[in-house]
Amino acid sequence: MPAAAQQQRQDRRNKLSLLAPADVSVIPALYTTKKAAEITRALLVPGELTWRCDEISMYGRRVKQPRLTVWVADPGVTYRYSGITMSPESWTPQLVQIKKDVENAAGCSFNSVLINQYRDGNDYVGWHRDNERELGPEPVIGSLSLGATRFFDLRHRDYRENKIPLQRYELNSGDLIIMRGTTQQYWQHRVPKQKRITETRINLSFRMTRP
Ligand SMILES: O=C(O)CCC(=O)C(=O)O
Repeated sequence: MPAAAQQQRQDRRNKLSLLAPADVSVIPALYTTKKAAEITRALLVPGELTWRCDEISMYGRRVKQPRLTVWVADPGVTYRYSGITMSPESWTPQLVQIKKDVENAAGCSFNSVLINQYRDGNDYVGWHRDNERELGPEPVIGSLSLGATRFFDLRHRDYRENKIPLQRYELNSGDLIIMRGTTQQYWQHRVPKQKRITETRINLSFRMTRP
């Protein structure tokens, strides 16, 4: 095959993979509203988890993250992002049970969970991909929502050029969202600010992180 035709074929392949759909499934009500409220309350009992509010670099300045976080993982499994290294907290019996439930729903195992607390609608997480090298090229992320109902948005890395619309999910307490395949290569996600929301939301995003 002539070089030009080969190049054309390769370009088409690249284009197709760039337009890969997000591999996202939502499992509504992994936990009932009542059960999810019980878990939320238990996770927020003072001393149950060691919440941190780290500083990150934003537009060249050090600022406090607009949410609280905890990293719980098997021994030696650290998490590095935005210039932060988080050493693991130990699994509590409650988190072990939630991990089992999420593993059953996702059909795979996890060794770590990043827990985010959005104190109210002013807390958020901006556009990003969970594409740290430790997660591997096609990570499965099992993400459980508890507490306040919030939006969860996805956008393709090249959404402008390809006119790909934003995908918006409204996640209720007890819902599980699972991202797989090449989603973290081509799609960014965020939880935007929703200033009218006064209730707290907790998100547990389970992953398999290579130590
Ligand atoms: O709170 C969420 O639903 C998403 C959290 C998230 O994007 C992350 O931990 O990487």
